[in-house]
Amino acid sequence: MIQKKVLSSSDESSEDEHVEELQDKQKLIQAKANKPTRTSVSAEVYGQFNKKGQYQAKKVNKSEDAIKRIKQRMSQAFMFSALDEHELAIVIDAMEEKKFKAGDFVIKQGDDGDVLYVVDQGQLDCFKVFKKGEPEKHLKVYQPGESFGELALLYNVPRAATIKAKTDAICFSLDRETFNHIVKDAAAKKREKYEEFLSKVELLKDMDPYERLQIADALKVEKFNKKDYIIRQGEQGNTFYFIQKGDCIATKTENGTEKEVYSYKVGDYFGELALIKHEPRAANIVAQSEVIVVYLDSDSFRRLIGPVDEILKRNMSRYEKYVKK
Ligand code: 1OR
Repeated sequence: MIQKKVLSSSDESSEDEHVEELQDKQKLIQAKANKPTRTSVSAEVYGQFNKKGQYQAKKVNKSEDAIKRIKQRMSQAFMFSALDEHELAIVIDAMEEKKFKAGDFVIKQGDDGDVLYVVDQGQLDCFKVFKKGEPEKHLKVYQPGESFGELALLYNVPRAATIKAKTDAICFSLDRETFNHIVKDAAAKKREKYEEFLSKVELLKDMDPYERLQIADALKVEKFNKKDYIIRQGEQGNTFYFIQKGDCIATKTENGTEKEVYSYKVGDYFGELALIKHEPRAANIVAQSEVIVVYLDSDSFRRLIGPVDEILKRNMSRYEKYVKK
């Protein structure tokens, strides 16, 4: 049974601005996804699908067990990382459990999309046809805790890829209306905020823009003052950092003396060694000015940084003269 409750309404006068923003986004994503721009998107269409009028909160009845599993999966799915407790509760209420058999199509490229999925159990393949007439290419396998199907909802474009269950699978689906009102603004804002910065980070510059956007979803931010220790040598390491503002140095303490061994500027990264080598922090990282860092926890690092793993490993040699005994 679905119960409905009026929650909020938003300012419709800014809708045209939103449309423009979205259309730009749409062009960008379609260029990235190698698709012709859909000319039918207009304020009307946008309004029809995405208009933020009164929101009818949706409550899909489900078992305690399902609610527990949704909470767990949502804490892993990057798309929801910008939500507060109240917003999370609304999204959990609206989610619906969907079961698929191996071989079932969950999403077909080119279709209109009205839900986003979070994987709870099983694996799903992602395929894409890049040029009409060419065979589809296998892009990735979705695992529990990952989400897909967000592009159609975020940018009001047709499905950019096909998702097919590789094994029997259970997913939680979230409807477009709840997504638009609760998740979309925060998620889109976060992507916009970090997209440009991440595209300039040397380490990530050859990464697929779609994958870089997922890093944006997962980032957390922290501020430090001059002389603060961001990392302490010898501690266990669970985070990987990019410098968004300011300068840092790495220091190593040996025989009671602390020596500067490396310096970092905006766009540089640090903290990868402990995560790759499963060893304690090999050096201190000290802020040399006010510093803003964005960081990934170790789980996100492992899931998202895979495509640049080789570069990271190659770059590890920059520390060799300090880490080798
Ligand atoms: P959607 O709503 O378009 C299909 O439905 C979903 O496949 C899409 O959202 C994403 O969640 C997911 N390009 C486009 N969509 C992708 C891609 C992708 N990977 C997963 N999806 N890639 C870029 C190809 C140029 C793959 C990058 C590795």
